[in-house]
Amino acid sequence: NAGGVFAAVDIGASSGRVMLGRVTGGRPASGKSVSLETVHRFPNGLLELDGGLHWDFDALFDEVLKGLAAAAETAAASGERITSIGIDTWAVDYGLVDASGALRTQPFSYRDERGRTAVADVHKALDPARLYATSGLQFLQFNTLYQLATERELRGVQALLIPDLIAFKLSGQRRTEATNASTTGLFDAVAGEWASEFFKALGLPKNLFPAIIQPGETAGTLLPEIAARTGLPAETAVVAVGSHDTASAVAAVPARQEDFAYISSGTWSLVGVELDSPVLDEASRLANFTNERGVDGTIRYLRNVGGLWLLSECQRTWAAEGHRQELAPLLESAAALPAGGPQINADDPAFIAPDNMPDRIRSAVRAGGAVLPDRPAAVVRCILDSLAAAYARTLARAEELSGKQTSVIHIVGGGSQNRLLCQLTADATGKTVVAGPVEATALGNVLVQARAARAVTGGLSELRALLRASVQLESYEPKSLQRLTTPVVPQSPPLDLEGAE
Ligand code: ADP
Ligand code: LRH
Repeated sequence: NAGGVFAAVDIGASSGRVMLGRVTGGRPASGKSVSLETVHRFPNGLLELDGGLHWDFDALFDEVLKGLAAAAETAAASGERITSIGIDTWAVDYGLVDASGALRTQPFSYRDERGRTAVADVHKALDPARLYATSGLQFLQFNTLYQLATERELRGVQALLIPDLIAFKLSGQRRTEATNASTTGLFDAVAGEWASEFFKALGLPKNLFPAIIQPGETAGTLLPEIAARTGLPAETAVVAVGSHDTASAVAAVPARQEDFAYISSGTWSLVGVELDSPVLDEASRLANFTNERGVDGTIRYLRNVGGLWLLSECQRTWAAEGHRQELAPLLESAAALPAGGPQINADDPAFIAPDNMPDRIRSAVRAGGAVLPDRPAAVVRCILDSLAAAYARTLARAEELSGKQTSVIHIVGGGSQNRLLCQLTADATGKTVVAGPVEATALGNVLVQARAARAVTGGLSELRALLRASVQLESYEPKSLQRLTTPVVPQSPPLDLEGAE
């Protein structure tokens, strides 16, 4: 049982991919390696429907099927057999399916405003302190429970989180994967089960979500029509992985020692540490840190920081205005600007919604009493300086609140390719930054499948050792001179807790 081939479906807010993950090598985990081959890539983005922001799930599912067909073809061409499929996507959002399995509407996006409108009502029924003491979830206006509170009718339907919805359409089996369940606000962080008292208090049907499944457990096998459409054998398993993309990404942080911090850098930056047990005290709640569930029952103690959404939204605006907006020249001109320019609070919920991002950034700078030159390079530099500053204060706070000291920061995900941001992060934190892998999420997805198939063994530290043997990483050391000349960033307030009190 030396290795295996696995298909990873990994969909982020900006793009999706289907990858073949191969585990090869000798018996001891240390002698093995893992590699990825992209067989299909597709864009993802918001869909405006009747004035609401949605995801085009039908289109995404079509892309998943295309990707699985490409995976089947690629594997067959080299005489390989795909053991299983694992699925991960962004968290929080869900589709409502009826008894026949039909979707009621295309799923809403967390960037829609509807969640925010329900916060006050939810908090009337469940005090934020009580919510936090059980769920350990940071307050975000789009957490699943606020979105659910806006639904007009929940009888006769089940809520399936996006990766679970894909697994259901592939296998016909309904489950809720545990790491993603922990982002709903309806999950008990200590018990690792649904918080049934919350369903009661909010008047939600108690079986609204299917039963919990753990990463590594098998949900089912392919439906005959899916097998026929993709060319995969019907016995191909659909295996639960860390279906919350951030859970898979953190599982694949190639850390050597325990004392690491991570930044999962994509549309969002998820900034924090890995713990054995949740921190549920009042200080942690007020600092708005989350205790999301990781692979193997670990806790992802982190905060959402604005992320590269700020940058990609600016690029979208500039493209619509006919300006040059490719990433490489933008980053190059931003790197040429001096340190110490204006900053914004990258955590501000005012940046969650789409459109007019450069203008919103400029007015935030103005509100802080500074002026941002009307040039894309200056806007890009402002975003990256602000993100680095947010990372530094978030990590300092994570260490303080959890008691876990860290000596190195691992940046994984698409943003790990942003050399300027990696260097600015090293400078702002005074810590070594290790960047990569870019596809950590897909790697975490594959390794959990590989372990379920017994192609690899061990806990997260063994999986991480295998990763280190397989991927190229890049290190950034803090430039102390730059650090000394960078102005002290004012401590920004925690993520807007408006309505949370
Ligand atoms: P998500 O999973 O949220 O869709 P990704 O992990 O795919 O996000 O990261 C996407 C981000 O990575 C982009 O918004 C972009 O800023 C950054 N990125 C992608 N490619 C590069 C690159 N070659 N250089 C620098 N940054 C990059
Ligand atoms: C990142 C992510 C993040 C969630 C957000 C909704 O893709 O899953 O962890 O908070 O999307």
